[in-house]
Amino acid sequence: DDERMEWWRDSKFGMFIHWGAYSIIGGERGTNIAGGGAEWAMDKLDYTIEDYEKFPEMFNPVLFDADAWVKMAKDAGMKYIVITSKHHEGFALWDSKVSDYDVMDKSPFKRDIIKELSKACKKQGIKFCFYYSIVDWHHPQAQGNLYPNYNISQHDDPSVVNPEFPEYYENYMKPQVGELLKNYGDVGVVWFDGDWISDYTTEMGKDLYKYIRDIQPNTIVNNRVDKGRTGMDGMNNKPGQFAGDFGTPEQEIPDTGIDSDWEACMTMNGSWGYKPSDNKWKSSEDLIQKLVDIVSKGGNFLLNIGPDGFGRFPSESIRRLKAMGEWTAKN
Ligand code: FUL
Repeated sequence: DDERMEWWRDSKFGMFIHWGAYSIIGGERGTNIAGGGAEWAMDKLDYTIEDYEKFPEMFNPVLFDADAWVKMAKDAGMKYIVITSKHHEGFALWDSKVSDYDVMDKSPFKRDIIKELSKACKKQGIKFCFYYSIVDWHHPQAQGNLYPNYNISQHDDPSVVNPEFPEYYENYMKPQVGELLKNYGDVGVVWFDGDWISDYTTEMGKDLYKYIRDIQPNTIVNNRVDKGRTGMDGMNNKPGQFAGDFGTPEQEIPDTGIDSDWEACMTMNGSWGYKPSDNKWKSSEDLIQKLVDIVSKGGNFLLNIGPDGFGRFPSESIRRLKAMGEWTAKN
């Protein structure tokens, strides 16, 4: 297994990309601004499923340029890219045959974003990886039994478990993850999220982990595939206890003395998804310092970009990537 983990451990620095239909609205609805991450806009701004569907219907990021994105990551010193193939909103950024709620069928864009990005990664020697949300606010079977009250399922309340969730798991989630593993070349990491919902079980997590490794034996899977993690980081798991391949501390850098693999993911401002109202940008110096701190403690740094609805990285992010690139080139 050390062999399988080697490239990832050596990488140290990767790019997280949160991009979806939410990137169009930037966390705003009239005068209301979503608290926290703008990728949660559907839930935070109380969109009904029907109302929210108009965003995928207008998703047309004509300025998206996969080669340019990958080059910006590479120039910053990053070795891998993890993109949200589907976030909690449920909208898929690839040509999914399992669903019409994807960029080919629902949007005017009709370009397979995952295909373009995975190809660009391969060309430039960057490992292609994808994030996939277990939570799905659009799929009727993927949420609490109070559908269409999708937001109920984010609470860890066993009384709202949807008896049909296993059908979503078998007939939608697994096949979607399968498509991403079978049709886009080598996948470095599958990065799950949304494991906290009470509908999702540890048996599903074990099954999913095996399913992935059966298709691509070398793929690395984060610990949110399972319910084994404690808190957001899940790095206190006992050896042998199933919880994926690495811990995922979020917006925090753990103390020293961790002997398992881990990757700290962080935003440059306070939001994962594009959020123009959030101008609390961390300075380049701060980000470089965080990289040093993380790497010195044996972790990887997954630093996030939230492109806008046109397909552009925010200028603030580009500036910080450049500064980090100048630094990593010298060190
Ligand atoms: C969290 C999600 O709810 C956030 O939106 C974001 O994707 C972060 C990396 O993981 O659990």
